[in-house]
Formats: sequence, structure tokens, C-alpha cells
Amino acid sequence: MQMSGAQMVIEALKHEGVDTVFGYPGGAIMNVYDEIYKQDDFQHILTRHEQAAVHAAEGYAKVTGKVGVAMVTSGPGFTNAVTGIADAYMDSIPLVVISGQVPMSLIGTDAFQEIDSVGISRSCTKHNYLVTDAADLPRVLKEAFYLAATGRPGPVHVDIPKDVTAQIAEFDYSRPVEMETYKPTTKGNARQIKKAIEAIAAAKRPLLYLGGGIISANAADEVRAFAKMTGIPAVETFMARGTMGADNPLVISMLGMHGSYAANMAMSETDLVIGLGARFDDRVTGKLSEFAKNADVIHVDIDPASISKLVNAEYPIVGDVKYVVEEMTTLAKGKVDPERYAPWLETIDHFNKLHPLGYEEEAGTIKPQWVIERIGQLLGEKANISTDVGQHQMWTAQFYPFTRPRQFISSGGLGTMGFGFPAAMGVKRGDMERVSINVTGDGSILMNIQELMTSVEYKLPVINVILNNHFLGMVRQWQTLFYDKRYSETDLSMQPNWVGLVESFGGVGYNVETKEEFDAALKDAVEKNVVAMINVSVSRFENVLPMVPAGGSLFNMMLEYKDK
Ligand SMILES: Cc1ncc(C[n+]2csc(CCOP(=O)(O)OP(=O)(O)O)c2C)c(N)n1
Repeated sequence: MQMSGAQMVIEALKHEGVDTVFGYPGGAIMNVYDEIYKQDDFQHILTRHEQAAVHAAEGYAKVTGKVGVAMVTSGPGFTNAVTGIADAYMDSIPLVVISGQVPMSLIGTDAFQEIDSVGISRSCTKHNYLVTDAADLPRVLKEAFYLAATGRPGPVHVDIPKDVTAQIAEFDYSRPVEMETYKPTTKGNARQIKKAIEAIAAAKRPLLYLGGGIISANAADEVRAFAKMTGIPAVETFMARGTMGADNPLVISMLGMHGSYAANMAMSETDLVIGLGARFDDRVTGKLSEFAKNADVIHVDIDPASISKLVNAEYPIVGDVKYVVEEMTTLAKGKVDPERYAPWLETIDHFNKLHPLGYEEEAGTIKPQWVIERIGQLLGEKANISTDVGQHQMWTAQFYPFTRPRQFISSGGLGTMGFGFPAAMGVKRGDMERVSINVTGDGSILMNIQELMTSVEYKLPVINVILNNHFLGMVRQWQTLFYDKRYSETDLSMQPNWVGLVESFGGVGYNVETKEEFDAALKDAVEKNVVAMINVSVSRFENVLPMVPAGGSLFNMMLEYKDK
């Protein structure tokens, strides 16, 4: 069928079953927006900033497991989107980002709103395209969705010049994707899997090291079943929170820079690391030469480039973690004896009792950790929890009782302040049944505050809980510990009128000084079901502990900090 390039974009989205596009129009993409006006196959959500459009698409993708879609114009529209694209790339989130470009005749002339978008996105996308002929659009868009969702997921960028969106060509979406050089391995090598099981059966202190790849692969059930059958304990990365479920007796909390004592000690003492969909990130390993020093490593990952990148794997297995773990479970039957690991579980129990995750209550102030626990007690399973970046983010990962994958949505790899609120809007759009909470800081929330308008207009209520310490807390913590308390540019004593601010957009706001007020505010915000801002005054100088100082070894945690 003959149609314009702009119509093809709409048709392709229809074929892909897209129900939501987050975006912001402009000159170079107007032909496409004109077609959006004429259709009702999907809803377009007009965010108030392109960065927010991409974060919202990320939140939507993370909570649903589907490909998120964002659309922006050329030049500043695209550069605003780049932070979101880089964020999605670091966290392996499947996205298709479509940008307008100046007409082909103007490319390279420093035309109005021209920027080399594909040049910019090359280093932060799984793949990108500049489409120079409308006849290529069906193939390119089909490939873009396929690439984003398969293998190790990630963002794919499609840049379309304005004259290409006007060009008429044949639209045929029926041809299967054929990419000679892209064929992700899903099954994993059978011999390697067998060898891995032998290693597990011979180990005394095996440890499952669970990464975000398990959540991307929808493999949490398989991983839980494997752990249960073999009796092997597990640590979760920040990205994997919720994989095992907080009430699972085999999970030893999060590991890494702000991981629990028990999780970090288990990793230091294990004799066999079973890495599943995890990438041995520096925030997890600490000093590499000291990481799991006495252990062999089994590493299962869909991305061959991730294996032995940082830590050498004796048993590399390239494959889909869902498939591989299923195979491992079948093979382990009768071969792996949980009794063998009983002394190891006792050791871990001892670690847990020695230094459990916790905090000291202080009369007259609310501790930020308490707020997280309280949201967990009041809403638990019923909420999806997004965060911004900082101390509040780490406390959320430590203290929220996540019971399921896709419940925790946060910016792990890039650590993008301003992620939380728009992502939580996308989360709401993807899961209207649950309450969408954004735990944020008084610094982070101001980085995408304009989304209050989007949230009200599209009825995508988010409850923003500000753990307000009047500081850029995480940076302040480092200044306390490593810069002799020189609080250079981190003091946020100057504050807006939070309640007035949110009310001016049509939402509700609460200033909270006591625990009772917090409970009442959260209950009221859930009932009102509009965008909310709960501004909680928390103790100013609280530190996130334990802490492995950057470059330190996992077993050398700072467990407490006492002011001299
Ligand atoms: C866009 C961006 N700029 C700067 C930083 C560096 N940074 C990391 S945490 C942090 C402080 C965050 O403060 P706030 O949002 O108030 O949260 P808190 O740590 O107090 O909980 C900063 C500035 C960042 N992560 N992202």
C-alpha cells in the first residue's frame, strides 16, 4: 500500500501493538504529529520536557516488559532526549526513540535546529538509523522494535528527515526481520551448563549473584525455583531487587557499595559465584582484585560481551537466563544436595545476626529509612516504587520489602537525577491498578518538576514522597566522609513552598513533621488519586550505611559513622 513516511510511522506503531507514545512535537517531526492527530490507535502523552518523555517511556517499559516509545523533534528536542536514551542504554531498557531531522538537502549545512543526532546517539544506543528513503521505513521500524526487545534489550534510535516523512512509498510490514549479523544466542551451551552443575555439586559455599537481566528476561520464577530446589542462598544487585521476594528465606539482601554486611561477606567468602544476568558492575564488586577471591565463577548472560569483561568466568554460558536456569534446574535434580550447604547457610545466618540492616531511631525526628519501611507496611505489594537518585534511592533499595520483579524502577547505571517522577508516570500508565510512588529528594524532584502538568492532564497520578534533608544528601555524605565536611554547593536550605507548588498545578501537597502526619498524608494521597507531593522533613545528616568506599574491598565495610 502506498503512503507517506509519516503515515508509515503510525502504521508501524499500530502493527507493533503500541498503546502509548510519550513525546513532544516540533518543526522537523510535524508531519508525523499531523498523522497522530488523525488516529486513535494509541494515546500520545505530551510530557513537558523531552528528557521526561524518554524517562516515562522507560518507566512504562520496565513495569510492563514491553518496548517503550518516545518521539521528539530535531536539534534541542533530540539533545534533551539524550540523557534518557543514555539512561535506558545503561540499564538495558527496551525503547524505540523516533526523532525528526531537518530535510535531507539541509543536513550538514548548520540549518535551524540541525544536530548530528545519530552521531550523538551512536555511543548510547543499541543501534541507530538515519532513514534517507521512505521505502526503508517499514524495514527499519520493524528492526528497531526487534532489536530493542531481543537479546540484551536496549534503546534504538530512528532519525527521520522531514522530507522523508513527506515522501510516498510502498508500505509492507509483513516481511520478517532478517539481520545476518544479529542473532542472539538463547539456549546456552549444553556442555557448559552440565559442567556448571558439576561445579555447583562440588562447591561448599555457592552463592547466586542475581542481576537485572533476570527481570528483563522474565526469569524470576525460574530463579526462585532453582534456589529453592538446590538450597543455594542469593544476593541481589540493585537492579535485581524483587527477584527473590523479601520474604524468601534464601535471599540475603542487596550487595555492593551500600549492600548489607551479610550480602557482602557472603560474596567475599563464597567458593562459587553463580552470576545470572549480572554484569559485575564496579558498584557491586568494589576493588576487583579482592572480589570473591576464593571463588570460581559461573556467568550466565545473554550478552557475550558482558562475560569475563571484568571478572574472569571459569564457566561462561551465553544464553537467555530463563532458558539456562530451567536447564540447570532439570540437570541439578538428584545431583545437587542442599544438605551439603547447611554449614554455609549457618555462616550467613551468623553474618545477618552480627550486623543486620538497620538504623537508630532518634526522638523528635523522622528517619528516612523509617519512611521507606512505613510505605512498605502500608502499601507493600500494592505499590510500584520508582526513585530518583541519591541517598533516598539507596535507602529504598535497602528497606522496601519488594515482593516481585518490576516493582522497583530506578536509574541504576547512569544514576540520573530527575528520572523518578517521569518514570513513575510511565509506570502508572503501564500499571493503572497499582499506586505509583516516586521516592525522591529535595534536589532530584526539581529536575523534572514540570511534569506535574503532564501528570494532572493525563490523570497519571504519582505520589512523590520527598525525603527532605535540605541537602544534596548523597554528595553531602561524601563530603562528610572524605572532604572534611566542606559542604561545597550541597546545602539546599532555600526551599520552595512545596504545597503551593503542587497545588498550583492541580495536585495535592502535604508538609509532614511527624510519623502520624506521614500516615495520614499517604492515606489521603492514595484516596484522592491525583498527583501528590508529600514533603517529609527528615534528619539532615543521616548517612547511608553500610558503605564500601569507592575502590575498597567488599569485606571492608564502614558499618557506622560517629561524629567526632
Ligand atoms: C543529573 C545529575 N546531576 C548530578 C548528579 C550527582 N548526584 C548524585 S546524588 C546527588 C544528590 C541528590 O540529592 P537529593 O535528590 O536531594 O537526594 P538525597 O541524596 O538527599 O536523598 C547528586 C547531586 C546526578 N546523579 N545526576
